[in-house]
Amino acid sequence: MERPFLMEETMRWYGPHDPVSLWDIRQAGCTGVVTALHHIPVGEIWSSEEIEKRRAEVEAVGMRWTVIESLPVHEDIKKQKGNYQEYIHNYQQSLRNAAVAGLEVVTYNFMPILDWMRTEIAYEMPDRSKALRFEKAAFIAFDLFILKRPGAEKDYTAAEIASAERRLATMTATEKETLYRNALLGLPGSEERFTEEQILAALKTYEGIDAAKLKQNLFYFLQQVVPVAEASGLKLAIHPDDPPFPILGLPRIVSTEQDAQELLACAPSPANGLCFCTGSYGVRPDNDLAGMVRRLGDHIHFIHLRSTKRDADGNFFEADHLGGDVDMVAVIRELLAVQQRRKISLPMRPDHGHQMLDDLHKKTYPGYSAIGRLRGLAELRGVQWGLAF
Ligand code: DNO
Repeated sequence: MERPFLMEETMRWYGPHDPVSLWDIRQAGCTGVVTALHHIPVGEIWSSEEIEKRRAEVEAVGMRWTVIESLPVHEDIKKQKGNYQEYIHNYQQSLRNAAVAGLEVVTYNFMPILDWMRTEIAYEMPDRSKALRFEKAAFIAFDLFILKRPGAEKDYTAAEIASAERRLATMTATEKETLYRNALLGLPGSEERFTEEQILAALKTYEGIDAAKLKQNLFYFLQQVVPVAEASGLKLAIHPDDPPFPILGLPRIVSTEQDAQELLACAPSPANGLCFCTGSYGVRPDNDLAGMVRRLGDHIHFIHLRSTKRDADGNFFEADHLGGDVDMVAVIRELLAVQQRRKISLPMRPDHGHQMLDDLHKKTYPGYSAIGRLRGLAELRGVQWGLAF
C-alpha cells in the first residue's frame, strides 16, 4: 500500500530562552519546529544571517525549521499610517531572506494591537490541570471598570454591563490585578505587558478604523507581499483572530469563513493562504470547521489543532485536544483528504495544552508547557494514524 500523506508533526519553540528545549520537542516525536526571531523588533528586516543561525540551531538536533510563526506585521501597516510603506518593504525583504534560507511557510496575523486574549491562564480543570479561559463578564469588567476605556459602555448591552458589575463586586484586589495582567499579556513570546496608559494610547490610534477599513488595509498589504512570496516560493498563512470577535472596540476581520474567502480573493495566488487554527475559528458556533477544511483546503498551508468549550454565557475554555466543541476526528479526516488530493504533507502543531504533571511546578509560557502539548500531540497522532491506515 502506498503511504498516505500525513501531517508533519511540529511544535512551537520560543527560541533559546524557551524552558522547553529542542530536545524535548524532538522527544515528543516531532520532525519540525515552528519558531520566530522574537528578538528582532517588529518592523525590522530579518537578516539572512539571523535566520540561518536559528535554522542551524534547529537542524543541530535533527529537526527542520520550515514554518515561521510569526513574522509580525507592524501596527503602522495595519493602520496605514506613518512609515507603513517602509515597513512593507522590510516585510518583503524578510520574506526573500526567509525563502533563501529554505523556509517554506510564513504565519502572521492582522489583529490590531493585541494577539490572543484570555482572562485566565490557570483555570483549574476537574483533573487539576490548568487551562486558558476567556470569561466574558470578567473581560467586560476589565474593559469598563479596570482599564476604563473611554466610550466602552457603547459596545455592551445593559444586561452585559450589569453582569460585569456583579462580577467586579466578587473580585479581590489580587484578582483584579491578575485579570489585568492576563488581559494585557502582550505578544506571545515576550514577557512584555502593556501599561494602562500605553494600551489606552494605542487604542486611540485606531479611532476611525472600522472593520471595512482594516480589511482594506489587509488587502493592500496582501497585494504588496503575496507577489513577493510567490516569486520566492514561500507560502503565507494568516492566523485567525483569537477570540474571533471584536475586543476593546477593535475590529477583527479574520474570524469567519467569509473573511477567509475574501482575503484569499483579494490577491489570488498559491502563496496567499491560511493557518487553519481550529481553536480560534472553533470558538464561533457558526464556523463549520470540517466544511471549512473541505472548501478552503487548497489554501491551507499550516494547521493548529486545539479545541475549546463554549457555554451559553459567551465564555470558553481550552478543552482537551479531542474534547470540547471541535469535532477533531471530522477535521482531521478532511485534512487527510486535502493532503491526498494535493499530494503534500502539511505542517501541523498541537496548539496549546494544559499545564499538568511536573509542569505545574514550572514557569512556562501560557499554553506552551511541554507535557500538555505532548499529550495533545500523542492523541492527535493516534487519530491521524487511525484514519489514515
Ligand atoms: C497563540 C498563537 C498566536 C499566533 C499568532 C500568529 O498561541 O496561536 O499567537 O502565533 O497569532 O501570528
